[in-house]
Amino acid sequence: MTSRPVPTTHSRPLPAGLTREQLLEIYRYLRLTRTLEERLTALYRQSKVIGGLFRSLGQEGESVASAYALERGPHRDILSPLIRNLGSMLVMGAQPLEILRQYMAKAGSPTRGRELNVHFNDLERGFLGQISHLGDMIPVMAGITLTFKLRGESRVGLVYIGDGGTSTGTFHEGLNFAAVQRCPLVVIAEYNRWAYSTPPEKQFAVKDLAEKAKGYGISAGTVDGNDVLAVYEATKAAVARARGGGGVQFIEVKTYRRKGHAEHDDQHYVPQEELDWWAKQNDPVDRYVKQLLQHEWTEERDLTEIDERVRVEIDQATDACVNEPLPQPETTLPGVYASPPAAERLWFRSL
Ligand SMILES: Cc1ncc(C[n+]2csc(CCOP(=O)(O)OP(=O)(O)O)c2C)c(N)n1
Ligand SMILES: [Mg+2]
Repeated sequence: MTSRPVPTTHSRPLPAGLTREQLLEIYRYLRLTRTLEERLTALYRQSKVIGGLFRSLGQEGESVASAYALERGPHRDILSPLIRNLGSMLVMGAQPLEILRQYMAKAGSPTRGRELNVHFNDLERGFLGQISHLGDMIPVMAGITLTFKLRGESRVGLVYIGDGGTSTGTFHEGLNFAAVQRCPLVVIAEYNRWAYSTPPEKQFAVKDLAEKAKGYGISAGTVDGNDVLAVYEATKAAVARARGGGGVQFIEVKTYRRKGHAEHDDQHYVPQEELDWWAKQNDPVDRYVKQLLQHEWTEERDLTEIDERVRVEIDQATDACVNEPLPQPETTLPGVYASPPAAERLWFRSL
């Protein structure tokens, strides 16, 4: 990261076994996630985004910190993100340019315009492409991590599930199966208080999502999802236990969805005071910055340098792809069907 000498005389011991460079790298991912989503919002308002825009405002901390606890690289750990885990995908190596192209359905996007937003995968970099059906990535990751175990590979899987998603049948079936098989799987349950407009009190009768996992004999705990270092430490420990043969690990992160379900949703069902409180008192990026500065783990100018570099990176990525073409109709079917119909038989040829 920066080449400036490390201030060793005043600073307190570094936390969670992280180096100063790693602390700043985590900050960069937080800032990258937020800045990229802000840019996507601007593009959405210019009608350049195709489909919905799903923000993770207010919960970037848990995405970035949990993914950062994995071993990254070819044939290492695998992460299964959801729509609000852009931060996790960036940590695993997804590029802002790819995300922008996906959201604008460009011909040059990772899915060549066939799929949108963060729905794409790269097994080399260690992230899966999700499907929309809530809960279904739990049995998928149970299967993948069972494979790791049967092959004797020292690899771990990490899967996210929303508070609403824990009401689905597949969540329960998948979790139980993974627990019985003692799969090396870490589950991050995001208690962000909303599932579309449904609050937790209308979604489940338990207080903590961790209670659901304990019912399946799984080691489960709850952490403050907006405390970046707490999430990192909890996930790091859970990943080590899973890798060491300890079976499924379940971490509930208490956080808050500060935007509507997607950009079209005006959140009329959310009290304004509640949104204000989370924005002013419990923003994960602000809290992390405060910790870094208070403990003298870094200096303000290191952070502003990162902010500036991120801004330039997002500007350049936007300029590089905003005017790129959409896919040609003829390119839509190959890769979707094993044997796509011949081009001359496609219905849109006759339009
Ligand atoms: C099985 C299933 N039912 C319903 C939906 C429609 N749906 C998409 S997102 C969503 C809300 C998800 O809430 P939550 O799991 O809490 O995740 P969050 O949006 O808060 O990140 C719903 C109901 C779906 N995709 N899959
Ligand atoms: Mg939710």
